Amino acid sequence: MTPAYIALGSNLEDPPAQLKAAVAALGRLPLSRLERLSRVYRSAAVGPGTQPDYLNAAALLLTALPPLPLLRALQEIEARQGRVRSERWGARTLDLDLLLYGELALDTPELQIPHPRMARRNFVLYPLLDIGGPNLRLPDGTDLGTLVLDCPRGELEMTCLELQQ
Ligand code: ROI
Repeated sequence: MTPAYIALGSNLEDPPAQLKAAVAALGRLPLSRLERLSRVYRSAAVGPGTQPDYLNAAALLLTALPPLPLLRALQEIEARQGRVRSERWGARTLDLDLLLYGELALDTPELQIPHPRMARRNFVLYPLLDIGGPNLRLPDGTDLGTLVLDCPRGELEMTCLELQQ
């Protein structure tokens, strides 16, 4: 089993319910075990235009699914929860990003691991810190504790929403 770290985000159509449904769906993935869930954070949307605030979280999945089948399974969960892919940085019911897959580094048009923008996003790094701890290593050897030092927590707000089932 390989540890796969997944970022969850939602800012449309009842985000708490979207995150809970996503967690339930992650728990049902084949050849996988949902091992750990972060706290839930609220943050202003990053990106152009105005859109509702996001709820963000992260999950650790232990999985025997290879990276691409895992990506497809995550996209299927997004689609089942009504994700419409229109504008690139648009609001979404559910976003599931594969951040890390063991120590694998992958750069293909369809899938880049580690997620190319994760190091700059407080709404990804702080939930990830909850479940991976500061010693979690990226394939290039950087640890999460170092990334967090360069990415201020800013307005990221912890909520008391519980994803644990
Ligand atoms: N902004 C926040 N705060 N959280 C997200 O999950 C998020 N996801 C995105 C963009 C539109 C970049 N902004 C976000 O995809």
